[in-house]
Amino acid sequence: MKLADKVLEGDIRAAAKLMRAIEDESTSAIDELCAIYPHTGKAYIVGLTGAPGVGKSTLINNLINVFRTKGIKIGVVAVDPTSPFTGGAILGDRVRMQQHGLDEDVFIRSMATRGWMGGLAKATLGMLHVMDAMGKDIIMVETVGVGQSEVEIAKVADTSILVLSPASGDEMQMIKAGIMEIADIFVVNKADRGGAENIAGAIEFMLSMKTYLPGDWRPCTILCEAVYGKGSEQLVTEILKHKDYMTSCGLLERRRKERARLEVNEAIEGSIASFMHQSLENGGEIEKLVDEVAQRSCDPTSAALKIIEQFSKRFHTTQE
Ligand SMILES: Nc1nc2c(ncn2[C@@H]2O[C@H](COP(=O)(O)OP(=O)(O)O)[C@@H](O)[C@H]2O)c(=O)[nH]1
Ligand SMILES: [Mg+2]
Repeated sequence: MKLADKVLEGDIRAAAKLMRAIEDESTSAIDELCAIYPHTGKAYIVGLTGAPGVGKSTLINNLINVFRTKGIKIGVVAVDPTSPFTGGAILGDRVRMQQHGLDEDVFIRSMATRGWMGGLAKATLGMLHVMDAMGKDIIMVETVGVGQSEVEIAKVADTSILVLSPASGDEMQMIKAGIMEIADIFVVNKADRGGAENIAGAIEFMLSMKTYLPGDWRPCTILCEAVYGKGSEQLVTEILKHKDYMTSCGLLERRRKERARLEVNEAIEGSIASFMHQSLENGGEIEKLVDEVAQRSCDPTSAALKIIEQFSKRFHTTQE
């Protein structure tokens, strides 16, 4: 039986195996993902973004508990391998899966961040599809919102939550990264510490400068104390409120189309690149140009243009 079929039956080990294949960028993962794709698109994606240490993972642990009391099945993709998760979750790696008494309706997978911009977004989307196919209702994605690829990931979420905390000093970085703009809900965590009200006030001030038309979603700011579980109920209520809003005004459909566009574009880029490499590699054309670049008799951009030119010539000859 194919891995995809097992995933669709809710086989946890198969899901963990497929996720590893996705992370390793193994070619078999592409076929399996194609097979599960028609069965995805049901899960709702919630992104939690914020600087390291603001309390995203702690918040997610709380949110899982609240969602579970409502019978909602949860998936979590943490784009940060150091994120600590507790409770009755099934962690998608071999070691922790051995634990007993686990909640089968919670599946958590951590992912190592890597240097390549496209790779991270692509792998994250792959993980989302697997959890979606497993029948998870809500999938939370934890990202550190500082790099460009993390902003890209944040854009795929149906509801985006920006988590800040007093004295983390990264507010400016968030504004620069454009994360403030895409947040649907603001959380000021560690409200047990001084200064939380100031940050909340600054966010509210920023929001008050914007014009909202009737029917627009106006983000709100929620104070949380994640270590004490405070604020989680309110946060869940707000997430579900935003989910209703997204669904009823047709924005959810638009967001999903954008996600599809991102994936098609990534697939085009990936396919063209591998097609070109396959067709030119045997003739040694790429290798020759790489040598020229290494010896500085050609620059990388000109080399790439020559490769594309050679490819299109060859492509046209085979078409005639
Ligand atoms: N004082 C205080 N500490 C918190 C709160 N929430 C989380 N922390 C602590 O902050 C640290 C980082 O939390 P973590 O959830 O791993 O942050 P992440 O990097 O954003 O995922 C941990 O030691 C938490 O116990 C809070 O509300 N108040
Ligand atoms: Mg974390």
